[in-house]
Amino acid sequence: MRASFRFAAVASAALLLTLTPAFSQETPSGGSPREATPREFTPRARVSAAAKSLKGVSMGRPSQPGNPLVGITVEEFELFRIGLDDFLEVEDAAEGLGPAFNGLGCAQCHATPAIGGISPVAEVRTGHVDENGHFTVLGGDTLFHLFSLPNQECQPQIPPEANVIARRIPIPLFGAGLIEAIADEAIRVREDPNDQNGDGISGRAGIILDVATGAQRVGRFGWKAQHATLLAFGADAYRNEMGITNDLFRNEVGAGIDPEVLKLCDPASDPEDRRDPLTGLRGIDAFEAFMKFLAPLDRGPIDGTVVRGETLFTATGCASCHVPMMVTAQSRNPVFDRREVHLFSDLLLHDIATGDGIPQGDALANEIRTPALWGLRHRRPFLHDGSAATPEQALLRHGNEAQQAADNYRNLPPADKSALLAFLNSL
Ligand code: HEC
Ligand code: HEC
Ligand SMILES: [Ca+2]
Ligand SMILES: [Ca+2]
Ligand SMILES: [Ca+2]
Repeated sequence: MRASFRFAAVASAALLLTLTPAFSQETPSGGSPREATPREFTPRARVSAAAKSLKGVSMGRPSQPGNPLVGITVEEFELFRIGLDDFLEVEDAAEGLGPAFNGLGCAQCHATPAIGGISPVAEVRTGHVDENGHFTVLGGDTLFHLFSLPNQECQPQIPPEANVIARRIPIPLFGAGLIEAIADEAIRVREDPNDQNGDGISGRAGIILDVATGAQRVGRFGWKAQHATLLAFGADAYRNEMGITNDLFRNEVGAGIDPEVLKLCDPASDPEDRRDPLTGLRGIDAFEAFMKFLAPLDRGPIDGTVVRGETLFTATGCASCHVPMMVTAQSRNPVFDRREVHLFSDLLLHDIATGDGIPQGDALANEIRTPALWGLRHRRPFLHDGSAATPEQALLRHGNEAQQAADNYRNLPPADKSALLAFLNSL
């Protein structure tokens, strides 16, 4: 992170709060925004003024996509804002970008409907599977980068032995801090790996080693539930998406690139993510803060049809995996303390016959972690590879563990089908 950029960033706090509708238009119901007088025109005063009015947003008014969680402290808001700046930053080779990379900054792929969301970018994973189903990683990793620095001497090349090529689209980050705050046990109580209750569903937790803490944890982030914490995921993304090595992922990677050649393409010494002299934060700390305090998206309008659709969602069996609500663990931070999280996911791994053939973390080749459905109306396409254009196309692809639920949907009368879809479109 560049110090010069940081100075600009601090100065731009006031600008951000003045110009971004999300931060300026919403005011406590009935009241008018407390305008900062010219004498109060320091970033600090503006931040606290805005933080106060943001709290007002909670009073029954919908918040804008991209807002921080309601009720965070002024200090937390400051961290969120610094994190947002780093999340928006565009990196270059001098800062460690590459040699091979998928993007220049987090926000390139996490951008709509607000920063933290998604984009239609799809990444490539590849490998070889033999006739016995045994998977072999080719070229050091399954992730093959899309781009490389000029003059492209480190452009990854998919090896001829590859017979699995999978694509994955981004996952929105709204509400990620609440998902992080759910206890491992709260996820594990729904495990039923051998389907002992005979409902055809055999979800299991993805148990991974969290590089941030060294602990065995229940993964809940990523299509393969490959990470448990936002610090670890952000650090993984910084190295794997952008090629910026950091305290948690210290070595350059470039699948399909000769390690000797990789060295020649990489002038910057590792780790490349340094502490910011002004804030004392590493890039990975800033990303963590931004994602942790990013609020979930609000529900759309709820009418009689939507309410009926939600009943059908449960009745057809969708809610067995897309669990409507989980509760966060006890926390000393009131924002995360025993909060309802309306995510519509069990965060478990399932095989619903859409798998991408890539084993990763604890997930088998064809297991995918149930995606949260909150904020669904704000995004498309659907499924891990973006191969479904509509929620209905996505659900009609459900097989194996979700076969029964999909068949139940197929057997609904047309009016019920549209009610269920109306419900999905209200998320
Ligand atoms: C080139 C596009 C791209 C860039 C750049 C990118 N991401 Fe992502 N992000 C993705 C994709 C694709 C996934 C799903 C990956 C998977 O599970 O295999 C994802 C998933 C995530 C998740 C998991 C969310 C969840 O709820 O499961 C987090 C957290 C995340 N990204 C953070 C970041 C951060 C922080 C950065 C910047 C350091 C970043 N991403 C940069 C494409 C990108
Ligand atoms: C056995 C668990 C299970 C059941 C039951 C289930 N789903 Fe899913 N659902 C998943 C998994 C896993 C995925 C991700 C598949 C992928 O990306 O390849 C998914 C994906 C989706 C998606 C796409 C979400 C996105 O972000 O791309 C929608 C929409 C969806 N399911 C709706 C439904 C509906 C509606 C029902 C009931 C008819 C249902 N699901 C039943 C596990 C389940
Ligand atoms: Ca690098
Ligand atoms: Ca079961
Ligand atoms: Ca380097």
